[in-house]
Amino acid sequence: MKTPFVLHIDIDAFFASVEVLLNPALKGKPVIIGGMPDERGVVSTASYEARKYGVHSGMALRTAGQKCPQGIFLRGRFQLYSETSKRFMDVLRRFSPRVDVASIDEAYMDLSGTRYLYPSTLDMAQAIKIAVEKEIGIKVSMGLGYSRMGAKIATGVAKPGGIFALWDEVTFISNLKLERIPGLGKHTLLILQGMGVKRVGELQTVYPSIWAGHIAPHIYNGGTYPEPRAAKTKSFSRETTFPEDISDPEMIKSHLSYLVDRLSVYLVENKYYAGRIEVKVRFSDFSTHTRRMALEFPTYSFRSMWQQSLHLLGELLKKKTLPLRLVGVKVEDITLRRDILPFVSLKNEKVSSGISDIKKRFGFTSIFTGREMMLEKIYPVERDGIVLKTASLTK
Ligand code: DCP
Ligand code: MG
Repeated sequence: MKTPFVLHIDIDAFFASVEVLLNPALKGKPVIIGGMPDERGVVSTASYEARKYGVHSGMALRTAGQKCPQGIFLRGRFQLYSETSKRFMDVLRRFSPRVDVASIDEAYMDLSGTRYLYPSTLDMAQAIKIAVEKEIGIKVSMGLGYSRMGAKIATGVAKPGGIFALWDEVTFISNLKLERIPGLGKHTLLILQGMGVKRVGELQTVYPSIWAGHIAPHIYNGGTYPEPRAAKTKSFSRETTFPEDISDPEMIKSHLSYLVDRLSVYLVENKYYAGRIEVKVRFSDFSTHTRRMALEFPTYSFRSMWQQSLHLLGELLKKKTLPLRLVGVKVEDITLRRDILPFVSLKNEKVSSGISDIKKRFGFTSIFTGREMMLEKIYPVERDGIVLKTASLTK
């Protein structure tokens, strides 16, 4: 039988695990990352001990404090997590050149070319697991399948700390409930459930054309390993909830500008180009609005992204006269390269790469726009960034 060759790896309770690693006194304790229980904002992640109390990513910190009053709450140190993430990916790249980074703590690997170095792909996965856990010091879970979706689902079964191989992925997936399929939207799910379909297999047999025509192509790439980083769904975002609601548009712009700056540096460092940008706001009445638009051409330039963001923010602020709780920015349609358009000036890009270099050498805050400088009034400034109240990385 053909061996499952797509490996998905995801670090367990990532941010919390890094904190435990650096402070062994936290081992075995309910650790909650994101802020203090009396603060606004949400939980980034929680250790498995804290999850027993029902605490999870995205939960309001206050709720987490109620569910787990003995929890150890930490603000989180994003620079540290991002460095750990890089070291983690480097270990993976020693085993195969085909490592596809999916998020800060998760990657896919195609073991088909390298598996003859080991008796089986499972042996290879085990070797990778041992290397990561020894060198980085934190536990990972792994799934093996014939497609990315299969491998990711397998990791879910393996969590925490295990390896799960889907030898018969097709049967396994057809037995799954639809809600277990990553990437299937809420609305689609509701419609299908309304049609009386609960499991993947039912959809495949009762409505084969819906499955084959509309669902499968989006979520399931047959047995093939998609081209690395070609995924259209990939996006990166940065957002922050303010310590207090803000009405001053200039101050809101300063926050947004800082977030765009962070995003731009991230794109430069990872050699990504963004094709589309979205701005998100949450008003004091909790209503949330987003607006997005295509960038003129794929770019990582701060200037291009900032101009568009500013325009989108202006549109969003017209919606209500209330103060804001949160602002965020997201880029989508990520590509690895861009066809060189002869008539496009790359000046803005060159400026951004240069700035990114300086920030790398002298610290993120070594070079700032005047607008970002305004934030120094309300937040502490460190070498690697402004310490926002609730910075959060979203996928
Ligand atoms: N994260 C975040 N906000 C979210 C979800 C995640 O800031 N809403 C951050 C914190 C996580 C990290 O991303 O540690 C990785 O996300 P995962 O979904 O992989 O969650 P964990 O690694 O924390 O837990 P596990 O993978 O064991 O379920
Ligand atoms: Mg994880």
